[in-house]
Amino acid sequence: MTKRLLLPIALLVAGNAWAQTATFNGQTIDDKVSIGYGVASGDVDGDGKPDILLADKKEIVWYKNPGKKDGAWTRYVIAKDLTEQDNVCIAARDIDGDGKVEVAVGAGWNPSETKDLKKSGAVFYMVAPEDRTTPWEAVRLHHEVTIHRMQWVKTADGPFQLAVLPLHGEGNTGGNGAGVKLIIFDVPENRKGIWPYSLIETNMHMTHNFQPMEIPGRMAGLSIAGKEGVQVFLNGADGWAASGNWMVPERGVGGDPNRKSREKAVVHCHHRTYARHRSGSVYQR
Ligand SMILES: [Ca+2]
Ligand SMILES: [Ca+2]
Repeated sequence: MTKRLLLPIALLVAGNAWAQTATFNGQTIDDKVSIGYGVASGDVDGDGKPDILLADKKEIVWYKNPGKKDGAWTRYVIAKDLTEQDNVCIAARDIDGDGKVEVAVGAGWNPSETKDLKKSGAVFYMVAPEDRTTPWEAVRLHHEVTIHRMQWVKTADGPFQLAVLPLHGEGNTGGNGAGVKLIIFDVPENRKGIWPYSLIETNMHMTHNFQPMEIPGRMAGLSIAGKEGVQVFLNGADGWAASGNWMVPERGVGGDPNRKSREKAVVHCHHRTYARHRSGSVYQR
């Protein structure tokens, strides 16, 4: 083997070694979290440093970035006891460019109740007070049953929308029945007023999660993961709709973490079980 060949191989081996070296150090910032269903990050107080926001069981809180190593992350309560049931999700993003995030939350977590809107699901926009370390005002928005995930999405032509995804369609049993309806809210000028919304038929079930896909000036999309796989939804001339383009076809994605082993997330669907290892490999059992 010539020297010319040896050098690239040496670099390749070294590159692999670097790629596997973790560079993060864990730090506990709160050891009294009840459940912590939803977490987000963003600059809450506008000091230029990203903070952490948490939708815990009964409280919505944020932790102020101390800006120095080993400094304490001070915890502030945004809201408590929004609904009888648990909080479940939170979205935080600066949608008006003032350097501070806007916050929406989902509550009323009751996944087994798919019929009664009063007992399942809730969506709130949180109005920030002048001093963001004091409690915020909750504005209740439209909801469907089993509200589960939410994200702020930047549309191709500029304005932000709030996308909210339930886990089940209305009246579903065992992940069967009507498709899950994605809720898309427009942000009104008066955020304490009426939030217009549209319901987008996904024809999907057990929609465990979704992720915005944005190309500024070109496209706003979402990938939605559920029992049927992962499908791309696009915001076209007629609004949001399923694209029919599946990133993962015919294979359930999402599901409950395997609590005995955090190496794996396991989903049960179509009478088969899949396990996803951290390496990204998918195994069928
Ligand atoms: Ca901050
Ligand atoms: Ca803002």
